[in-house]
Amino acid sequence: MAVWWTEEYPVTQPFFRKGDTMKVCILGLGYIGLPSALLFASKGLQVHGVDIDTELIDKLSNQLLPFREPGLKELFTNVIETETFTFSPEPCTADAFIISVPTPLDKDNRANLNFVKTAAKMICPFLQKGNLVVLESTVPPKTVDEVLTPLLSATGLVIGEELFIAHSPERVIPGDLLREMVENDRIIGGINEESAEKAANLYRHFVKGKIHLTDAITSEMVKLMENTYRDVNIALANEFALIAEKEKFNIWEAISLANQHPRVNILNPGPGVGGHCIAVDPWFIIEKAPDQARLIRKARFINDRMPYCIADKIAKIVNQIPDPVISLLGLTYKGDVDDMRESPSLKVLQLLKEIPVSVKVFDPNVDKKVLDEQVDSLEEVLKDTDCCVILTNHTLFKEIDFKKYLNNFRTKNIFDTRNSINYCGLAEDGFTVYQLGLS
Ligand code: SAJ
Repeated sequence: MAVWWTEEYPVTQPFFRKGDTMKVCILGLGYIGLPSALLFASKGLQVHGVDIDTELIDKLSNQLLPFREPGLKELFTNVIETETFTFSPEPCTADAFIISVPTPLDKDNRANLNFVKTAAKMICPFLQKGNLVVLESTVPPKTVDEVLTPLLSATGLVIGEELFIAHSPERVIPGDLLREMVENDRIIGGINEESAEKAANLYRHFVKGKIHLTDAITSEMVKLMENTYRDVNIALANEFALIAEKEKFNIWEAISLANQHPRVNILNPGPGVGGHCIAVDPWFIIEKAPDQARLIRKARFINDRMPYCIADKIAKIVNQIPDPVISLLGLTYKGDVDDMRESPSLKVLQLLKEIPVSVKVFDPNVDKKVLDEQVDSLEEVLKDTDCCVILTNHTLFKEIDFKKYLNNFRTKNIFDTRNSINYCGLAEDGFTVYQLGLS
């Protein structure tokens, strides 16, 4: 039970040693750890980033960032100049430690907490009286109480009196990460009130949104519930789209009209749910409460089926064409990011290869050649195509003037799984346009 819940935590006392520069050690320099480290460092805190990936450390030493995100490069450059950010594979002593490491799914859809455990063991030799440890990773409920706290007890420090522990989930959207990190409300779940307050005072250095204090299990569950809410609602939109295909109405118009209702906000159907969060986090609830989490499990199943529905529809579109060539547009899990983790595009590609048909893929946001089927330009991907499939809603794809590429097409089929392109004039130019959610 959350006993010290406050609407907004008013930060009144300075953090730890007055006058000294506060030191923060952040474990995991990925999508969340690195931007957090840079934000703390930009506020004058002395930050040491730790990552076991030595290639990543080398990259940072050469002033290269491991991923793209608006504003990140500028922030990195500024922080490097101020010399408030160091990084290495080893932790160091600090006032506060933040664990921001991945929590992937195992093969049996259970949370793999090995990175969290390793990080906790790594910091133990450096922990001192008065330190704070915050877990930012998304974890199943009770991870702080049952996994992290017992590991940190090995220090011999009195938990909650000499060593303070909290969970504070990241809740930011890739593509607008830095703004959301600063402006979003922040949830902080402490193992006791003092731990939560200490963590609040730490994050207040850059968080402008409200800071809400609660206990650790509530904080862990809030994060999982948010992403599960989105997964279930995307599943509902996807289910509506499949019903629309069967019953023959336009799902996009129907959603838009339903959303005129003041209390309805149906999300968008699509080729499936990707990314490292929404497709993963609901499983952390299912793992703990398999008998209760029935709707959650069903939603996962519906969303995971979507790439199969898309591949099936593509196969039907090119059914009559000998040796068809399919052009897939978009490899990342959503528009305008460079992240391919759990991307439905990869599943669609794999399924098409099994048919088999000839497939080419283009994504302007993926610099490296990661797949044999990948080509470098729109021109190339559309060459001799029998069906162009829009899988990711990148801005560049929304703006394609297909008229310019008329001669590239062998058969003028376009399949838009995201309702994202400009349909104006396409029929007049001889294109047959298919959409998800339209028969
Ligand atoms: N998607 C749809 N239809 C929609 C919305 C999304 O098919 O209407 C698909 C996207 O194409 C993508 C996937 O869902 O494949 C997830 O995209 P997203 O933009 O919904 O979410 P993420 O994974 O980029 O970020 C989410 C966010 N959570 C919520 O919005 C509740 C973010 O705030 C979290 O911090 C992040 O997960 C995380 O790290 O947990």
